[in-house]
Amino acid sequence: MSDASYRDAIFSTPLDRVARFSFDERVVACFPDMIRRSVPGYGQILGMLGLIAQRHLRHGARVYDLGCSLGAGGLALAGQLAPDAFRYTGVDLSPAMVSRARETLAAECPDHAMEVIEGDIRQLEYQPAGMIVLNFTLQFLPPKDREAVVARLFAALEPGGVLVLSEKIRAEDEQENAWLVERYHDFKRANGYSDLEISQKRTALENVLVPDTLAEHHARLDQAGFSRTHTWFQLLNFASLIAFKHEASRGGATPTPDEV
Ligand code: GEK
Repeated sequence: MSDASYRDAIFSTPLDRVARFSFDERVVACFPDMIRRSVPGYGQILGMLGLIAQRHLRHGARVYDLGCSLGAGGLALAGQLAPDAFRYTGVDLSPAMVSRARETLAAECPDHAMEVIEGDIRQLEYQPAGMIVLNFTLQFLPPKDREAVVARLFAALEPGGVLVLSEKIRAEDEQENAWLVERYHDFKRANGYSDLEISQKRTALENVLVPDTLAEHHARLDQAGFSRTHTWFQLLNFASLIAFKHEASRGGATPTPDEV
C-alpha cells in the first residue's frame, strides 16, 4: 500500500455535530490504518482471496472488487496469482479512493491487468466475471437496494463463478448481538481507539452502515439463484460468505463438495 497513509484520528476530538460518515479525502488518507484497526479479520479475509481464486477462478477470467477503496483486494490477488491468471476490475464510488487505488495498483503490480472504475455498483454494466468480491461494501447500500445488486451480480457471474461477500453482521438474538458489539468495542479499544472515537464513529455510521443478519444474507443469495452459500469466516460481528453459481449447463445434479 502507498506510504502516504496516516493514523486515523478523525473522531478523536469532541465534535459538536458528528457528520454522517463519508469516504472523502480525509478518510482516504488514513484508510489502511482505519480499516485494519476497525475490521476484525480484515487481513485474513484479504489473504484468503488468492487461495479462493486459485481453487475457483477460471484461468484468465475477470475479477470484480466492488467498493474496492484503495484496491487492497487487487493487491492481495496480484500478490498470489500470476499476471495471466486474472483481470482485475475495482469499482468505487469515491473519486478520492479511485485515484489513490489507480496509483497504488500501477506502482505495485505493473505486470498484472488492473483497472479501477469510478462508479456506482448499483448501476454498473457488468461484464462476465469468474469471481466477484464485495468486501464490506453491501452494508453501505440502502437495504432496499441490496437484493437487486446481488441479483445483478449473480447474472454477471459465469457458471462456476463465485461471490465472496464480507460484511459487518447483526446477530438475531439481542443478547448475543449486544455481547458481540461490546467485545467489538473492546477490540477497537485494544487497537488504540478511545471511547470518544468509538462512540462518535458509531453515531456517524448510524443509518449509513446498516448490517444484516447472516440469515438475511443467506436468504438473499439463495433468492438470487446461488446454488450454495457457506459462511467461511466469522470473528465477532464480522463475517465472510462464499456463494457458488452452479454450472447449470453440466446437467442439474446436486453439486458435490468437489464441484462447488
Ligand atoms: C477493502 N473493499 O479495502 N458503489 C461503489 N462503491 C461504493 C458504493 C456504491 N454504491 N457505496 C459505497 N462504496 C475494501 C473496503 S470500504 C469498507 C470497502 C469500510 C464504497 C465506498 O466508497 C468505500 O470505498 C467502500 O465502498 C467501502 O477491502 O470502509 O468499512
